[in-house]
Amino acid sequence: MKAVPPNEQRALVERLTKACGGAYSPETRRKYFISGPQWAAAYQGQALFYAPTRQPITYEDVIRELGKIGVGYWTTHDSDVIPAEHLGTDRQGEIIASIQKTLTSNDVKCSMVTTETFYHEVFAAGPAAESPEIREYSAFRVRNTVDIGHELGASYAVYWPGSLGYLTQGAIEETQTLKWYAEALNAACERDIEVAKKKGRPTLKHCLEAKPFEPQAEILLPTSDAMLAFIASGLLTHPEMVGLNPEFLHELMWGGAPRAALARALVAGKLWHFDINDGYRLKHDVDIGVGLVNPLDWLNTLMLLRSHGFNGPFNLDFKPHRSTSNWGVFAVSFPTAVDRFITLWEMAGEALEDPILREATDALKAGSGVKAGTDGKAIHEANRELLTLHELIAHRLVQLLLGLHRGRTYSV
Ligand code: XLS
Ligand code: MG
Ligand code: MG
Repeated sequence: MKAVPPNEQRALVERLTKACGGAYSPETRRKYFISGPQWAAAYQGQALFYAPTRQPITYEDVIRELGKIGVGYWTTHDSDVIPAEHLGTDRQGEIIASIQKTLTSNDVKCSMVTTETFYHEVFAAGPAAESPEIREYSAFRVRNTVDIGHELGASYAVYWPGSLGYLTQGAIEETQTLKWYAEALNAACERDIEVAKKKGRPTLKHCLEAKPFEPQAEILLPTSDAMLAFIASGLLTHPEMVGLNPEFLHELMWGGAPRAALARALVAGKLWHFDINDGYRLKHDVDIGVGLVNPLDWLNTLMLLRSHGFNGPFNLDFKPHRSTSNWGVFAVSFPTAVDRFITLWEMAGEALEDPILREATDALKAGSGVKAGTDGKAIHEANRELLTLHELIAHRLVQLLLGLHRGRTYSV
């Protein structure tokens, strides 16, 4: 084996990436409502027990590189781009103006803004802590994020209450904490109504994002379903303005089927935004790029979304591998993630039209036609062969995913 000196490594990675094939042009990528988060691109590889492996990068770098790749939308936390001490000050205005210029010159739009309510030390006891001054600060942060969203032309605001919980039970009263958390969301919605009116813009779609654990051990709204119940609890003054931003891996983390979680959000009319990534069941938040772990689950998920007309936003909330270089983040991580997503999306469209899957599902819905009344055994008998189609459907989906329906040739 031949050593690859540092000055030849990029060329090698570039050549092998090209040799992989299957890449889409930036123009094609821009046709999809895919967004690139500032925090994903700027992630330095330091979670959870690690030292950073990449250099810091700026929003100018991120927006420019996303634009080149063909990711047409950008998302950010308030404090990803505005240091906490400048939030709500004149300096914020200057930064926003500069971001706007960068977005315009790279033909990228800001689609979503989110408030960081987990990193800053003020949130040590969460955004809905007992002290009124902490809660006032949380309300200031979410209101200010609404302002930023309108300034940047965003349509969505996301809230991930990862610090709304505790390490040990008993120290806080959950019902009260939930009421206080609702007050922060109410403050955001009320500010939104005001600003939207002033600016002649529609109000933002406010989307809650659940994660079952991390950074708190126990979280008060751990799943998308808990959030649906919270939205309908009567605590929100504008429940019609609040929906969900589920994250694929977050549903796996509690052991759920992402597709089923999304289905529950769909029937509630609350699937508004979707964080796309991948990882493992009942493990921590590894935020691996979409489709690298569970491509079959992804194909299934996208079939459900396509058949219900959900076309995005799809937010690339993943963490480029720690072993990937700064250069590799935009040369490999982002373009390959986007391309896997597009391929799976298009495959999902084909699978929905697949004549075998169509005929099988139609036949299942038609049933046997045998009138067996209340005789359960006879009904089962009458449907016995038909129900074998469930397994055939699973086989067909794997075939479509792996190209097995076209057969394989083997070189050895
Ligand atoms: C963390 C969340 C976070 C949100 C935005 O696990 O996924 O990145 O998407 O705060
Ligand atoms: Mg997320
Ligand atoms: Mg995650």
